[in-house]
Amino acid sequence: MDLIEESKRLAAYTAVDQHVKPEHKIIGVGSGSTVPYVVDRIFQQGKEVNKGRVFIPTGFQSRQLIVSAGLSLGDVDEYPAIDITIDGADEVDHQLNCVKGGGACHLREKVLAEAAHTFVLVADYRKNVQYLGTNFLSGVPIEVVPFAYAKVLNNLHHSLGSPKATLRMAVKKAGPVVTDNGNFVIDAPFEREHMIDPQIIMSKIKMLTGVVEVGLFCGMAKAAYFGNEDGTVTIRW
Ligand code: ABF
Repeated sequence: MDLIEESKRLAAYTAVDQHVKPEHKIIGVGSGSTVPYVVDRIFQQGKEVNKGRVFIPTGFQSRQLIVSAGLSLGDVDEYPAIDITIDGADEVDHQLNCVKGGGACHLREKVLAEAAHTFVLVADYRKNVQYLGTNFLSGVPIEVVPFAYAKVLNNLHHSLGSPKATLRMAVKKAGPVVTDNGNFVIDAPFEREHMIDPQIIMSKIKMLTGVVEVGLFCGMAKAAYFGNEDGTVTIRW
């Protein structure tokens, strides 16, 4: 296993060991390449504890993970109060604000984060930053209804300080990326000044008509676990 994979595994295993307790019955499962290690570690807690649990996915990928591990699947409309949700992130800042949505699942991810009593992030060391916008290149993901995408892009370019915001295109530019909810995604890069307190720009973007959800998660996570190259784990809370 390469160093990055190993650091994802370490972060996920440590987070599960510290946060997922036998009394947790409703568990939210996020998306991305770190989350399979979360499911793996929960599976290792054993049949006895898992048979009384329901797992809520954030999208198609996590649904498949849950089903292939033989765990019980549920949905947030049946289980609106989740004990714990564990998810990955594209970047996490020193105050545990994060950017999510590289996989275009951030609306469902935010619903499951907000529905959870405890929301925990897991990531490799590259995601551990002082300020958001340090490493990721494509910007803040914004899910928009297709009808409004050009208007929202115009707002971002001319009023909200993101002149390079673009509509996310599918591989080979066959057309726009379409989310599980039938919407489009805009990626909007912002200067550092907006990322010092990302809650402010998040609220402004959310106010634009046509925006469904912004991939900035501010003040939601209780803890973040980062696997490091040297085999240690950095924990922030
Ligand atoms: C999801 O997966 C996304 O919100 C985020 O874009 C990504 C993190 O991925 P990974 O674990 O692959 O780094 O959680």
